Amino acid sequence: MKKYFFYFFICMILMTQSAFAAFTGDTDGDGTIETVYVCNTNRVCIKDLNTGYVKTYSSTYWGTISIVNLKDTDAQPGVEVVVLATYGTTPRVSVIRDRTGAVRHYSSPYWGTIAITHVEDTNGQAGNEIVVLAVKNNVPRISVIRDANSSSRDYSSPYWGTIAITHVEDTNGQAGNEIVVLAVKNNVPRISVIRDANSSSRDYSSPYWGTLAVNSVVDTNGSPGNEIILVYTTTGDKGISVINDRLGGINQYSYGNKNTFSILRTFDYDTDPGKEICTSWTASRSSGYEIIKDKTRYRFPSGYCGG
Ligand SMILES: [Ca+2]
Ligand SMILES: [Ca+2]
Ligand SMILES: [Ca+2]
Ligand SMILES: [Ca+2]
Repeated sequence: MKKYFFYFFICMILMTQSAFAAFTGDTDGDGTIETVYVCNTNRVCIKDLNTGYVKTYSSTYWGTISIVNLKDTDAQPGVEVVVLATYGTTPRVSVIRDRTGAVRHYSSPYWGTIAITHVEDTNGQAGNEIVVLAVKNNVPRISVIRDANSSSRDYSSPYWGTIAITHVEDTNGQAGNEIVVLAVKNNVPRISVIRDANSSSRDYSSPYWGTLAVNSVVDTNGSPGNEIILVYTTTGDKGISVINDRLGGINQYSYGNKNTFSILRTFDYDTDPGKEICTSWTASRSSGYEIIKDKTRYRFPSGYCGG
């Protein structure tokens, strides 16, 4: 009997979570918190926690919907509800501005399937932009919705076969977070950094890069902007590349003489501004740790990585 009650209890918890998967935030900008959730299949309910009053939003564009995020996108008081919607095969991004009760819809003929990957400030102006990764007829594209002025900006490149948006971080030390894109075309990887603040992008490629992964985006040199830390392999070599996007350079750290290596931690080990990269490596008869100080390009052995 006890066992069944336990299972019943677990089921109730799971049902409660799926039915009321809720976001919380001050949607109307009055300083108190609302809860936001999908209700009646394809509507958005916003419940005022003080009064218990529920406002319901619906749209003829909404066949199926999911709430992606609650963040300020219109540069006005209150967080907007960012909704990913599909009607038939047409995807849309809808933004509920609960303060005024308006809903703004965004769509594009270039969107086949879409994902909202980030809601961050990309242009250095008030309000967070909605970063959309779209694919249509196998052609990828990034749309940045600038909801504060109800516009959007599209980015594409002949070098993009398949792409992933790995980070949205400041890489150049200027206002706005850059969009870091790992692209592969004809097995050639490339990093594209989209500087939405001036609607441009900068591409990085290297003969060292056969396969490429973005490890992290952190400040390694104590100068404005975060560096992009990459792990590469190529025929006969492997190692770490660090892109300094502010200056446009790439530092190379080969581990080609080791059997294996991996980045264990990025941490400021020496209190000189900027984080060092700590790796562990193995060779045929030995293994160890190494700290890379990218600021001076100095590499030295370490007893551990800590953390
Ligand atoms: Ca707002
Ligand atoms: Ca912005
Ligand atoms: Ca920036
Ligand atoms: Ca830096």
